[in-house]
Parts: sequence; C-alpha cells; structure tokens
Amino acid sequence: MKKDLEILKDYLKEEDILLLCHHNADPDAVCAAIGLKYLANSFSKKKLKEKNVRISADSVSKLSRAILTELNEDIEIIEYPKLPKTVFLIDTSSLNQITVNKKDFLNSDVILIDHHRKTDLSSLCKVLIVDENSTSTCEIVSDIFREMNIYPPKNIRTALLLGILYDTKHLKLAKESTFNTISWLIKEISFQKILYLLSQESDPSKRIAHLKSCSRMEIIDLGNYVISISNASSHEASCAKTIVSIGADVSFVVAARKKDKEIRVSVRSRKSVSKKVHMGSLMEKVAKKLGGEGGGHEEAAGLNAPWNKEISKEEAVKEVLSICIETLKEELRC
Ligand SMILES: [Mn+2]
Repeated sequence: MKKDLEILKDYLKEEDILLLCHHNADPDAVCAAIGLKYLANSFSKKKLKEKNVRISADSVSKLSRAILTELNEDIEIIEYPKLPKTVFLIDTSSLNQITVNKKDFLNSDVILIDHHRKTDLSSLCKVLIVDENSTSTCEIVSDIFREMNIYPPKNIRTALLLGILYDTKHLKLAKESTFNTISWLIKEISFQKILYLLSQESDPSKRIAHLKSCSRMEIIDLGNYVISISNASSHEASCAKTIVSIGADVSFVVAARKKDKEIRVSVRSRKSVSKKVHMGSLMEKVAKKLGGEGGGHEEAAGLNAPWNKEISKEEAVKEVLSICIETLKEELRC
C-alpha cells in the first residue's frame, strides 16, 4: 500500500484529471469520486495553477442525484467524455460499464480504484488499487485518506459515509474494519441524517418492474437449488434481488431494450450457492460465451452482451438465459 500511495499521490498531483464512474453511478461510485476530487485538489505540482478535476458518468442513479444536490457537488453527465492523460476509474469492474472512446482510453494513464473482482479491465490500467475484501470503494478511499494522514472536512466525510452505508446495505455487510473506518469518519456527523439521506421511497417504475419480473418468472428446480429466470425492461438488478428475497437460490433477470444494441443480465444469489460458485466469475464466463463483458461480487453480478437484432427480443432473452443456466449447471456440476 505504501508504495501504491506514493504513485497514487503523483497521479493526484496532475493538473488535468477525470474521475470516471460507471453507468447509472450509484452513491458508492459518486461519493468515492467526491472524496478523490477533494484529495486531488489538495495536491498540486505548482501551487498557484488552477487544477481541472472533473467527475463524470454517462448516467447517475436517482439516489445519487439527490445526494449530489444535498452535498452541493457537480458531476458531468456525458457519453464519451474528453479524456485527459490521467483518468481515475471508480467502482467499475468492466469496460462495458463506461461509455468512452476506447482508443483515447488506451492512451490515458488509468488508475483503477475498486472493490469488485478483477477482470480483463485491470490489464488496461496503469495502477490498480483494488481490494475485493473491502465493502465499498468509499471505504478504500477513506483508508487512502487515513494512510495519507489527511482528515477530510465534514461534507467529504458525509459523502464517504453515504457510500459505505449504501454499499453495505445500511451496515448489514459491514466488517470489523468498516466500523473502525466509520468511527473515524463520523465526528460531528449525525448517523440518522446519513440514513435519512439514503432512504428513498422506491419509485413507482421500480415497483412495477419488480411485479412484472415476478409474473414472468420461470422456476427451474436443480434438486438442491431453486433457480429463477425472468426478464424486465429496466431495474433488472433490483428485480433479481427481489426474486432472491422471496425464495429463489439464484435469480437471473435479463433486460433487452429495443433502443439498446445490447442485452444486460443481472444475477443475485444466496450464500448457499455463492460459496460454491462466485457470481462475478460466473457472469464473466457467460459473457465470454456471448462476446460481452461481465463481472461483480460473490452474490451480485451482471453482464452486458451485444444483441444481434436479427433475432427477436424473445429469442435473444431465451438464448441468454439458457447459456446462464447451462454455465451455472457446469459450475455446480449438476
Ligand atoms: Mn461499490
């Protein structure tokens, strides 16, 4: 870590920096970027020269948008952002989660700061600060602050707490080290306020997507495991999570939207399955078969794959789901 921090510091000193978050950037990604922006602005090569540190994503989640307003922070919502020499890639595990000019991207020095399982993307990055055991990218960024002996101001600590609370599902997934980090961050901050900022009535479109994905669900009995397959036009991750919460061991939800040229799959699983098969690597394997990219965590993962429009949506969904099931069966050896 010490050596990495010195290298990291050198990149943070650069004058033109882009902090790039994954699509539909969640509070962990956005808040980690806010922390890194503050850090970058506190280092400079030439003291007087103005720095240009931007946060960018092709889209942000509703909750992230509310948090950005609350924290008075800016993020540019743009596809194909202008890429400076120094690009930080935040909370992102595969290239398909960002919309960039690939050629320019390969010419930049990319620093990956993430807590997902490493994928092929890591070979394209100059510096990797990746800790799969960390609960969130915000926890990694908080640790960077601590290692650098910098105590961030209240709004930055609020941001980091929001990211940690969001990714740990309000501490359900927190580890001993997480509590340690939280107690370091929380000075003069109300924990209730953090929880309040994260509580948001689930929006109607999400609830409808949950209901529709449940009504379209097909159940496959693999003996020891109950697998569910379904589809939704949006909110596929949340649908997959909902289906596991009502009883499935593994839930695959495919999203194929007419306006997109790709198909997305979200998978969620119970521990009983994830201790045998890592969902992130399962999605990576399925994605390879489909010519796409995938990755994620032990129990929550996803992929994006190209959609050959010559086949109908129904056929495409069916094909993708059958490859998911086939690959899962191979991995479970059943
Ligand atoms: Mn995260």
